[in-house]
Amino acid sequence: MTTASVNPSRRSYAPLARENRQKVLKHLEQAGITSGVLYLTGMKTEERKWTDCEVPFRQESNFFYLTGVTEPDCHLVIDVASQDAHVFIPKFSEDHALWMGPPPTETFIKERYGVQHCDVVDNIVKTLESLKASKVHILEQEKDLAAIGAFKDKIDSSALSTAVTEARMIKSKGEIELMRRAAKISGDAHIALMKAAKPGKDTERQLQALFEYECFRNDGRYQAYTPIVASGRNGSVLHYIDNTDPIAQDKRDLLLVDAGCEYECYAADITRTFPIGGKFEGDWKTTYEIVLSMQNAVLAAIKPGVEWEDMHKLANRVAAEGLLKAGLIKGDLDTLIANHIPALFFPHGLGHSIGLDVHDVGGYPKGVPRLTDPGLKYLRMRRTLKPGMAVTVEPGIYFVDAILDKALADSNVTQYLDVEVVKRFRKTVGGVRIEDDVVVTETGVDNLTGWVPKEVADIEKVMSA
Ligand SMILES: [Mn+2]
Repeated sequence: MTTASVNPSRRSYAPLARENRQKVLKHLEQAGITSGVLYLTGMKTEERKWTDCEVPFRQESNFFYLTGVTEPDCHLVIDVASQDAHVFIPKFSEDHALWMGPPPTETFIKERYGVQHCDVVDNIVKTLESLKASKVHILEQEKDLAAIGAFKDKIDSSALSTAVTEARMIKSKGEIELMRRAAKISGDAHIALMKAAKPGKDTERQLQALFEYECFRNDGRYQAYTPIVASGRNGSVLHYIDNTDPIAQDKRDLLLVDAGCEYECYAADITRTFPIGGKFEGDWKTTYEIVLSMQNAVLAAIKPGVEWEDMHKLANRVAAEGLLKAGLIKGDLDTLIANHIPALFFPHGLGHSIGLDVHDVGGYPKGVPRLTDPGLKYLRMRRTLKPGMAVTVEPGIYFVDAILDKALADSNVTQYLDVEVVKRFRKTVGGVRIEDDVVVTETGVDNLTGWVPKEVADIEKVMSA
Protein backbone atom coordinates (compact mmCIF):
# COMPACT_ATOMS: atom_id res chain seq x y z
CA MET A 1 0.00 0.00 0.00
CA THR A 2 1.94 2.98 -1.21
CA THR A 3 0.69 6.37 -2.12
CA ALA A 4 2.01 9.83 -1.54
CA SER A 5 -1.28 11.55 -2.23
CA VAL A 6 -2.93 10.47 1.00
CA ASN A 7 -1.53 10.83 4.46
CA PRO A 8 -1.90 7.33 5.91
CA SER A 9 -1.84 8.66 9.48
CA ARG A 10 -5.05 10.58 8.85
CA ARG A 11 -7.93 9.06 10.79
CA SER A 12 -10.30 7.00 8.73
CA TYR A 13 -13.81 8.20 7.99
CA ALA A 14 -14.65 4.69 6.70
CA PRO A 15 -16.88 3.54 9.60
CA LEU A 16 -18.82 6.81 9.49
CA ALA A 17 -19.24 6.66 5.72
CA ARG A 18 -20.60 3.11 6.04
CA GLU A 19 -23.07 4.28 8.69
CA ASN A 20 -24.05 7.21 6.44
CA ARG A 21 -24.67 4.93 3.44
CA GLN A 22 -26.94 2.74 5.57
CA LYS A 23 -28.83 5.81 6.77
CA VAL A 24 -29.41 7.08 3.23
CA LEU A 25 -30.52 3.63 2.03
CA LYS A 26 -32.96 3.47 4.93
CA HIS A 27 -34.49 6.80 3.90
CA LEU A 28 -34.78 5.45 0.34
CA GLU A 29 -36.40 2.26 1.60
CA GLN A 30 -38.97 4.37 3.45
CA ALA A 31 -39.63 6.08 0.12
CA GLY A 32 -40.25 2.66 -1.45
CA ILE A 33 -36.90 2.31 -3.23
CA THR A 34 -35.33 -1.13 -2.75
CA SER A 35 -33.57 -1.71 -6.08
CA GLY A 36 -31.48 0.05 -8.71
CA VAL A 37 -28.27 1.94 -8.01
CA LEU A 38 -27.20 5.33 -6.64
CA TYR A 39 -24.73 7.28 -8.75
CA LEU A 40 -22.70 10.30 -7.62
CA THR A 41 -19.77 12.13 -9.14
CA GLY A 42 -17.07 13.44 -6.85
CA MET A 43 -15.43 16.84 -7.06
CA LYS A 44 -13.17 17.24 -10.08
CA THR A 45 -9.70 18.67 -10.21
CA GLU A 46 -10.13 22.36 -10.99
CA GLU A 47 -7.70 24.87 -12.42
CA ARG A 48 -7.63 28.62 -12.49
CA LYS A 49 -9.23 29.66 -15.75
CA TRP A 50 -6.87 29.22 -18.72
CA THR A 51 -3.99 28.04 -16.59
CA ASP A 52 -2.71 24.73 -15.26
CA CYS A 53 -2.62 26.11 -11.72
CA GLU A 54 -4.72 23.77 -9.60
CA VAL A 55 -7.26 25.10 -7.12
CA PRO A 56 -6.86 23.42 -3.70
CA PHE A 57 -9.00 20.30 -3.72
CA ARG A 58 -11.90 19.82 -1.36
CA GLN A 59 -14.29 16.90 -1.88
CA GLU A 60 -17.96 17.58 -2.65
CA SER A 61 -19.88 17.19 0.61
CA ASN A 62 -22.43 14.52 -0.40
CA PHE A 63 -19.68 12.43 -1.98
CA PHE A 64 -17.56 12.76 1.14
CA TYR A 65 -20.55 11.85 3.33
CA LEU A 66 -21.06 8.57 1.49
CA THR A 67 -17.42 7.59 0.97
CA GLY A 68 -14.92 9.64 2.97
CA VAL A 69 -12.86 9.70 -0.24
CA THR A 70 -10.58 12.72 -0.45
CA GLU A 71 -9.11 12.05 -3.92
CA PRO A 72 -10.35 14.10 -6.89
CA ASP A 73 -12.14 12.88 -10.01
CA CYS A 74 -13.81 9.80 -8.49
CA HIS A 75 -17.30 8.39 -9.03
CA LEU A 76 -19.53 6.30 -6.77
CA VAL A 77 -22.08 3.59 -7.47
CA ILE A 78 -24.04 2.00 -4.63
CA ASP A 79 -26.10 -1.09 -5.36
CA VAL A 80 -29.30 -0.58 -3.39
CA ALA A 81 -30.16 -4.27 -2.90
CA SER A 82 -26.71 -5.46 -1.70
CA GLN A 83 -25.62 -2.08 -0.24
CA ASP A 84 -22.22 -2.64 -1.90
CA ALA A 85 -20.27 0.54 -2.65
CA HIS A 86 -18.18 0.79 -5.83
CA VAL A 87 -15.66 3.63 -6.02
CA PHE A 88 -14.23 4.47 -9.44
CA ILE A 89 -10.89 6.23 -9.71
CA PRO A 90 -9.25 7.89 -12.73
CA LYS A 91 -6.80 5.99 -14.90
CA PHE A 92 -3.58 7.73 -13.96
CA SER A 93 -1.09 8.62 -16.66
CA GLU A 94 2.43 7.18 -16.67
CA ASP A 95 3.99 10.43 -15.50
CA HIS A 96 1.52 11.02 -12.64
CA ALA A 97 4.03 9.53 -10.20
CA LEU A 98 6.68 11.98 -11.36
CA TRP A 99 4.63 15.05 -10.41
CA MET A 100 2.32 13.77 -7.71
CA GLY A 101 3.94 10.65 -6.30
CA PRO A 102 2.52 7.14 -6.66
CA PRO A 103 -1.21 7.26 -7.45
CA PRO A 104 -3.70 5.49 -5.19
CA THR A 105 -4.24 1.89 -6.19
CA GLU A 106 -7.57 0.07 -6.24
CA THR A 107 -6.49 -2.02 -3.25
CA PHE A 108 -5.53 1.10 -1.33
CA ILE A 109 -8.94 2.72 -1.98
CA LYS A 110 -10.80 -0.40 -0.84
CA GLU A 111 -8.78 -0.71 2.35
CA ARG A 112 -8.58 2.98 3.14
CA TYR A 113 -12.27 3.69 2.67
CA GLY A 114 -13.79 0.31 3.50
CA VAL A 115 -15.67 0.02 0.22
CA GLN A 116 -16.44 -3.34 -1.36
CA HIS A 117 -15.22 -2.55 -4.90
CA CYS A 118 -12.83 -0.22 -6.67
CA ASP A 119 -12.28 0.07 -10.41
CA VAL A 120 -11.29 2.68 -12.98
CA VAL A 121 -13.81 5.23 -14.25
CA ASP A 122 -13.81 3.65 -17.74
CA ASN A 123 -15.48 0.55 -16.27
CA ILE A 124 -18.56 2.24 -14.76
CA VAL A 125 -20.86 1.15 -17.60
CA LYS A 126 -19.57 -2.43 -17.36
CA THR A 127 -20.37 -2.42 -13.63
CA LEU A 128 -23.85 -0.98 -14.18
CA GLU A 129 -24.47 -3.74 -16.73
CA SER A 130 -23.33 -6.47 -14.37
CA LEU A 131 -25.54 -5.03 -11.61
CA LYS A 132 -28.44 -5.00 -14.11
CA ALA A 133 -29.20 -1.47 -12.90
CA SER A 134 -32.90 -0.91 -13.56
CA LYS A 135 -32.77 2.66 -12.32
CA VAL A 136 -29.92 5.09 -11.66
CA HIS A 137 -30.80 7.40 -8.76
CA ILE A 138 -28.95 10.71 -8.93
CA LEU A 139 -28.99 13.98 -7.00
CA GLU A 140 -31.31 16.64 -8.44
CA GLN A 141 -28.38 18.93 -9.21
CA GLU A 142 -26.24 16.26 -10.93
CA LYS A 143 -25.31 17.40 -14.43
CA ASP A 144 -22.37 15.19 -15.30
CA LEU A 145 -23.65 11.92 -16.72
CA ALA A 146 -21.00 11.35 -19.40
CA ALA A 147 -19.49 8.34 -17.62
CA ILE A 148 -22.68 6.26 -17.45
CA GLY A 149 -23.28 6.01 -21.22
CA ALA A 150 -26.66 4.57 -22.19
CA PHE A 151 -27.69 4.33 -18.51
CA LYS A 152 -28.51 8.04 -18.88
CA ASP A 153 -31.92 6.83 -20.02
CA LYS A 154 -32.51 5.20 -16.64
CA ILE A 155 -31.84 8.16 -14.38
CA ASP A 156 -34.25 9.15 -11.63
CA SER A 157 -33.65 12.28 -9.56
CA SER A 158 -36.90 12.17 -7.57
CA ALA A 159 -35.70 10.58 -4.34
CA LEU A 160 -31.96 10.66 -3.69
CA SER A 161 -31.57 14.36 -2.82
CA THR A 162 -34.22 14.21 -0.11
CA ALA A 163 -32.80 10.95 1.27
CA VAL A 164 -29.26 12.36 1.53
CA THR A 165 -30.48 15.69 2.91
CA GLU A 166 -32.64 14.11 5.60
CA ALA A 167 -29.76 11.80 6.57
CA ARG A 168 -27.32 14.73 6.77
CA MET A 169 -29.75 16.81 8.89
CA ILE A 170 -29.41 14.44 11.85
CA LYS A 171 -25.79 14.20 12.96
CA SER A 172 -24.41 10.95 14.33
CA LYS A 173 -22.13 10.75 17.37
CA GLY A 174 -19.11 10.39 15.09
CA GLU A 175 -20.04 13.44 13.07
CA ILE A 176 -20.59 15.49 16.22
CA GLU A 177 -17.09 14.60 17.42
CA LEU A 178 -15.61 15.86 14.14
CA MET A 179 -17.64 19.06 14.50
CA ARG A 180 -16.42 19.41 18.08
CA ARG A 181 -12.86 19.19 16.80
CA ALA A 182 -13.51 21.88 14.16
CA ALA A 183 -15.05 23.98 16.93
CA LYS A 184 -12.06 23.45 19.22
CA ILE A 185 -9.50 24.48 16.60
CA SER A 186 -11.58 27.50 15.58
CA GLY A 187 -12.38 28.54 19.16
CA ASP A 188 -8.71 28.46 20.11
CA ALA A 189 -7.95 30.66 17.10
CA HIS A 190 -10.61 33.16 18.25
CA ILE A 191 -8.96 33.32 21.66
CA ALA A 192 -5.59 33.93 19.97
CA LEU A 193 -7.13 36.95 18.24
CA MET A 194 -8.61 38.32 21.47
CA LYS A 195 -5.12 38.17 22.96
CA ALA A 196 -3.36 39.68 19.96
CA ALA A 197 -5.71 42.53 19.13
CA LYS A 198 -4.58 45.99 20.27
CA PRO A 199 -5.88 49.48 19.39
CA GLY A 200 -4.19 50.84 16.27
CA LYS A 201 -2.00 47.78 15.90
CA ASP A 202 -2.24 45.54 12.84
CA THR A 203 -4.83 45.49 10.12
CA GLU A 204 -7.94 43.37 9.83
CA ARG A 205 -6.01 41.32 7.26
CA GLN A 206 -3.17 40.64 9.67
CA LEU A 207 -5.61 39.35 12.28
CA GLN A 208 -7.31 37.23 9.61
CA ALA A 209 -3.87 35.79 8.84
CA LEU A 210 -3.36 34.97 12.51
CA PHE A 211 -6.74 33.20 12.61
CA GLU A 212 -5.97 31.12 9.54
CA TYR A 213 -2.46 30.34 10.80
CA GLU A 214 -3.79 29.07 14.12
CA CYS A 215 -6.33 26.86 12.34
CA PHE A 216 -3.95 25.60 9.68
CA ARG A 217 -1.24 24.58 12.12
CA ASN A 218 -3.81 22.65 14.17
CA ASP A 219 -5.08 20.60 11.21
CA GLY A 220 -7.85 22.94 10.16
CA ARG A 221 -6.48 23.20 6.65
CA TYR A 222 -9.49 24.88 5.10
CA GLN A 223 -11.60 27.73 6.33
CA ALA A 224 -15.28 26.80 6.19
CA TYR A 225 -15.89 30.27 4.66
CA THR A 226 -13.96 33.49 4.18
CA PRO A 227 -13.26 35.00 7.62
CA ILE A 228 -14.97 38.26 8.52
CA VAL A 229 -12.65 40.49 10.54
CA ALA A 230 -14.48 43.79 10.91
CA SER A 231 -13.18 46.70 12.95
CA GLY A 232 -15.49 49.47 14.19
CA ARG A 233 -18.19 50.51 11.72
CA ASN A 234 -17.21 47.67 9.33
CA GLY A 235 -19.12 45.41 11.72
CA SER A 236 -22.33 46.84 10.26
CA VAL A 237 -21.68 45.02 6.97
CA LEU A 238 -23.09 41.55 7.56
CA HIS A 239 -20.71 39.69 5.26
CA TYR A 240 -17.75 42.08 5.32
CA ILE A 241 -14.83 40.15 3.83
CA ASP A 242 -12.54 42.89 2.55
CA ASN A 243 -10.57 42.80 5.82
CA THR A 244 -8.33 45.60 4.60
CA ASP A 245 -8.74 48.36 7.18
CA PRO A 246 -6.40 49.14 10.05
CA ILE A 247 -7.64 48.10 13.48
CA ALA A 248 -9.40 51.01 15.22
CA GLN A 249 -7.36 53.47 17.28
CA ASP A 250 -10.17 53.98 19.80
CA LYS A 251 -9.85 51.29 22.43
CA ARG A 252 -13.62 51.27 22.99
CA ASP A 253 -14.35 50.25 19.38
CA LEU A 254 -15.43 46.70 18.69
CA LEU A 255 -13.83 44.04 16.54
CA LEU A 256 -16.27 41.53 15.05
CA VAL A 257 -14.68 38.23 14.04
CA ASP A 258 -16.85 35.64 12.27
CA ALA A 259 -14.61 32.75 11.30
CA GLY A 260 -14.34 28.98 11.49
CA CYS A 261 -12.35 26.20 9.91
CA GLU A 262 -13.17 22.74 8.64
CA TYR A 263 -11.92 19.53 10.16
CA GLU A 264 -12.37 16.42 8.00
CA CYS A 265 -14.77 18.55 5.92
CA TYR A 266 -16.95 19.42 8.96
CA ALA A 267 -17.45 23.12 9.57
CA ALA A 268 -17.29 25.41 12.56
CA ASP A 269 -18.93 28.84 12.38
CA ILE A 270 -18.14 31.09 15.32
CA THR A 271 -18.58 34.81 15.86
CA ARG A 272 -17.15 36.79 18.72
CA THR A 273 -17.23 40.57 19.12
CA PHE A 274 -14.91 42.28 21.57
CA PRO A 275 -13.61 45.74 22.49
CA ILE A 276 -10.26 46.38 20.90
CA GLY A 277 -8.88 47.76 24.19
CA GLY A 278 -10.07 44.78 26.22
CA LYS A 279 -12.80 46.52 28.22
CA PHE A 280 -16.45 46.96 27.21
CA GLU A 281 -17.68 50.55 27.57
CA GLY A 282 -20.65 52.84 26.90
CA ASP A 283 -22.87 52.32 23.88
CA TRP A 284 -20.65 49.47 22.68
CA LYS A 285 -21.26 47.58 25.91
CA THR A 286 -24.99 48.32 25.82
CA THR A 287 -25.24 46.89 22.30
CA TYR A 288 -23.16 43.86 23.26
CA GLU A 289 -25.30 43.04 26.27
CA ILE A 290 -28.51 43.16 24.20
CA VAL A 291 -27.10 40.58 21.80
CA LEU A 292 -25.81 38.40 24.62
CA SER A 293 -29.27 38.38 26.21
CA MET A 294 -30.82 37.46 22.83
CA GLN A 295 -28.46 34.53 22.48
CA ASN A 296 -28.81 33.31 26.05
CA ALA A 297 -32.61 33.35 25.78
CA VAL A 298 -32.51 31.20 22.64
CA LEU A 299 -29.89 28.78 23.99
CA ALA A 300 -32.07 28.20 27.05
CA ALA A 301 -35.19 27.61 24.94
CA ILE A 302 -33.92 25.22 22.27
CA LYS A 303 -35.14 21.64 22.67
CA PRO A 304 -36.77 19.00 20.50
CA GLY A 305 -40.19 19.97 19.15
CA VAL A 306 -39.45 23.69 19.02
CA GLU A 307 -39.95 25.52 15.71
CA TRP A 308 -36.80 27.26 14.51
CA GLU A 309 -38.73 30.35 13.41
CA ASP A 310 -40.08 30.65 16.97
CA MET A 311 -36.49 30.85 18.19
CA HIS A 312 -35.93 33.72 15.78
CA LYS A 313 -39.05 35.43 17.12
CA LEU A 314 -37.81 34.95 20.68
CA ALA A 315 -34.47 36.58 19.82
CA ASN A 316 -36.38 39.39 18.12
CA ARG A 317 -38.53 39.98 21.22
CA VAL A 318 -35.51 40.05 23.52
CA ALA A 319 -33.90 42.49 21.08
CA ALA A 320 -36.96 44.73 21.32
CA GLU A 321 -36.80 44.67 25.12
CA GLY A 322 -33.12 45.55 25.09
CA LEU A 323 -33.47 48.31 22.51
CA LEU A 324 -36.34 49.81 24.53
CA LYS A 325 -34.35 49.74 27.73
CA ALA A 326 -31.38 51.33 25.97
CA GLY A 327 -33.65 54.13 24.75
CA LEU A 328 -33.05 53.45 21.06
CA ILE A 329 -36.70 52.67 20.36
CA LYS A 330 -39.91 53.78 22.05
CA GLY A 331 -43.49 52.62 22.40
CA ASP A 332 -45.39 49.51 23.34
CA LEU A 333 -43.41 46.28 23.00
CA ASP A 334 -46.00 44.38 20.95
CA THR A 335 -46.65 47.37 18.69
CA LEU A 336 -42.92 47.70 18.05
CA ILE A 337 -42.67 44.02 17.14
CA ALA A 338 -45.80 44.15 14.95
CA ASN A 339 -44.25 47.07 13.06
CA HIS A 340 -40.93 45.22 12.58
CA ILE A 341 -38.94 47.88 14.43
CA PRO A 342 -36.44 45.44 16.05
CA ALA A 343 -35.69 44.01 12.57
CA LEU A 344 -34.17 47.40 11.66
CA PHE A 345 -31.36 46.43 14.04
CA PHE A 346 -31.60 42.61 13.75
CA PRO A 347 -32.12 42.29 10.00
CA HIS A 348 -30.93 38.72 9.39
CA GLY A 349 -32.03 35.23 10.36
CA LEU A 350 -31.14 33.70 13.71
CA GLY A 351 -29.00 30.91 12.27
CA HIS A 352 -28.76 27.90 10.02
CA SER A 353 -28.04 24.22 9.98
CA ILE A 354 -24.33 23.37 9.97
CA GLY A 355 -22.37 20.22 9.18
CA LEU A 356 -20.31 19.28 6.15
CA ASP A 357 -21.27 22.66 4.75
CA VAL A 358 -21.30 25.80 6.84
CA HIS A 359 -24.78 26.56 5.54
CA ASP A 360 -25.71 22.92 5.58
CA VAL A 361 -28.33 21.18 3.47
CA GLY A 362 -31.95 20.86 4.46
CA GLY A 363 -32.96 24.31 5.65
CA TYR A 364 -36.25 24.17 3.80
CA PRO A 365 -37.87 20.75 3.39
CA LYS A 366 -39.82 20.31 0.14
CA GLY A 367 -42.96 22.43 0.09
CA VAL A 368 -42.00 24.69 3.01
CA PRO A 369 -41.90 28.30 1.75
CA ARG A 370 -39.89 31.23 3.03
CA LEU A 371 -41.62 33.69 5.34
CA THR A 372 -41.98 37.29 4.18
CA ASP A 373 -41.56 39.43 7.33
CA PRO A 374 -38.40 41.56 7.66
CA GLY A 375 -35.63 39.53 9.29
CA LEU A 376 -37.62 36.29 9.15
CA LYS A 377 -37.43 36.29 5.35
CA TYR A 378 -33.69 35.71 5.55
CA LEU A 379 -34.07 32.73 7.88
CA ARG A 380 -32.02 29.92 6.32
CA MET A 381 -34.06 27.19 7.97
CA ARG A 382 -37.68 26.38 8.78
CA ARG A 383 -37.77 23.12 10.69
CA THR A 384 -39.08 21.58 13.87
CA LEU A 385 -35.97 20.89 15.94
CA LYS A 386 -35.04 17.26 16.58
CA PRO A 387 -32.20 15.62 18.54
CA GLY A 388 -29.06 15.45 16.40
CA MET A 389 -29.77 18.59 14.39
CA ALA A 390 -26.83 21.01 14.44
CA VAL A 391 -27.58 24.70 14.12
CA THR A 392 -25.85 28.02 14.63
CA VAL A 393 -27.36 30.54 17.04
CA GLU A 394 -26.16 33.92 15.83
CA PRO A 395 -28.24 36.91 16.82
CA GLY A 396 -26.88 40.39 16.14
CA ILE A 397 -27.61 44.07 16.53
CA TYR A 398 -26.27 46.39 13.84
CA PHE A 399 -26.40 50.02 12.83
CA VAL A 400 -26.57 49.61 9.06
CA ASP A 401 -26.44 52.81 6.98
CA ALA A 402 -28.61 51.42 4.19
CA ILE A 403 -31.37 50.48 6.64
CA LEU A 404 -31.16 53.51 8.93
CA ASP A 405 -31.02 56.09 6.11
CA LYS A 406 -34.37 54.79 4.92
CA ALA A 407 -35.82 54.44 8.42
CA LEU A 408 -34.81 57.95 9.53
CA ALA A 409 -36.49 59.44 6.46
CA ASP A 410 -39.81 57.74 7.19
CA SER A 411 -42.05 59.30 9.84
CA ASN A 412 -44.00 56.03 10.13
CA VAL A 413 -40.78 54.55 11.48
CA THR A 414 -39.24 57.50 13.34
CA GLN A 415 -42.28 57.68 15.65
CA TYR A 416 -40.85 54.48 17.20
CA LEU A 417 -37.24 55.67 17.36
CA ASP A 418 -35.33 58.05 19.56
CA VAL A 419 -33.64 59.55 16.55
CA GLU A 420 -30.85 61.28 18.48
CA VAL A 421 -29.92 58.12 20.37
CA VAL A 422 -29.97 56.04 17.18
CA LYS A 423 -27.70 58.59 15.49
CA ARG A 424 -25.32 58.53 18.46
CA PHE A 425 -24.97 54.73 18.43
CA ARG A 426 -24.64 54.66 14.67
CA LYS A 427 -21.72 57.07 14.73
CA THR A 428 -19.47 54.63 16.57
CA VAL A 429 -21.04 51.21 16.97
CA GLY A 430 -20.91 49.07 13.84
CA GLY A 431 -22.45 45.80 14.85
CA VAL A 432 -22.36 43.00 17.35
CA ARG A 433 -22.90 39.35 16.53
CA ILE A 434 -22.39 36.39 18.84
CA GLU A 435 -22.52 32.96 17.22
CA ASP A 436 -22.30 29.46 18.64
CA ASP A 437 -22.71 26.03 17.05
CA VAL A 438 -25.06 23.76 18.97
CA VAL A 439 -26.39 20.23 18.62
CA VAL A 440 -29.97 19.66 19.73
CA THR A 441 -30.10 16.98 22.46
CA GLU A 442 -33.05 15.16 24.07
CA THR A 443 -33.39 17.94 26.62
CA GLY A 444 -31.69 21.05 25.25
CA VAL A 445 -28.41 21.78 23.53
CA ASP A 446 -24.83 20.56 23.43
CA ASN A 447 -23.06 23.86 22.75
CA LEU A 448 -19.89 22.97 20.83
CA THR A 449 -18.50 26.50 21.05
CA GLY A 450 -19.95 27.84 24.31
CA TRP A 451 -16.53 27.61 25.97
CA VAL A 452 -15.13 30.35 23.73
CA PRO A 453 -15.35 33.46 25.95
CA LYS A 454 -18.43 35.62 25.37
CA GLU A 455 -19.64 36.84 28.77
CA VAL A 456 -18.35 40.40 29.31
CA ALA A 457 -16.18 39.41 32.28
CA ASP A 458 -14.76 36.34 30.49
CA ILE A 459 -13.69 38.30 27.40
CA GLU A 460 -12.18 41.07 29.54
CA LYS A 461 -10.26 38.47 31.52
CA VAL A 462 -8.81 36.77 28.44
CA MET A 463 -7.86 40.13 26.94
CA SER A 464 -6.18 41.39 30.11
CA ALA A 465 -4.00 38.29 30.48
MN1 LIG B 1 -23.24 31.42 10.56
